[in-house]
Amino acid sequence: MVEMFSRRTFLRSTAATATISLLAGCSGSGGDTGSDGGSENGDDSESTTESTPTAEQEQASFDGWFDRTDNYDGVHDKTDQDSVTVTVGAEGNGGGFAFEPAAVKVSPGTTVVWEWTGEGGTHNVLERENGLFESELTAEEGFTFEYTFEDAGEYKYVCVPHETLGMVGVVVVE
Ligand SMILES: [Cu+2]
Repeated sequence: MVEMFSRRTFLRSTAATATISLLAGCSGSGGDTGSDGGSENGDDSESTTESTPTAEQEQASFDGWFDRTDNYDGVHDKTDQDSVTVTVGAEGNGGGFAFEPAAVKVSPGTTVVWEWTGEGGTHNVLERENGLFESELTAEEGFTFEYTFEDAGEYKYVCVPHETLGMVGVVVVE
């Protein structure tokens, strides 16, 4: 008798090659330091600091300085010029009662020359805060007054007889 033992050799090639990839957690285990996450917020939409001359700021009202000035049309960029002319007695503010341009931006060392048109009566130029410069009062056509700006800053000036009409200006030295 032959007993056949069908031995089933379960030789399963149990590929026990379980590639246990113990990848050490490459995420998360690191020191999670910043609690807020260093998201330095880049929203500069509302921040209008005086040190950054953005295009938007150049339409600034200079703290209401030009509220009554109907010919104010933004800051005219006159930088890198030796001499800049502003007309005194230009049309505006209900007559010849305007500085034109009302606001200019110049470089240090620039001489601003105010030149009278002869219109609008008697005018002058007075630096409002400290009296840094002051012309005489005159209605003479072709009269000029000049001042050389050396230091950076905002220099607000007025025509004394017509300040309340809005005959004011500003020189921005950057
Ligand atoms: Cu005036």
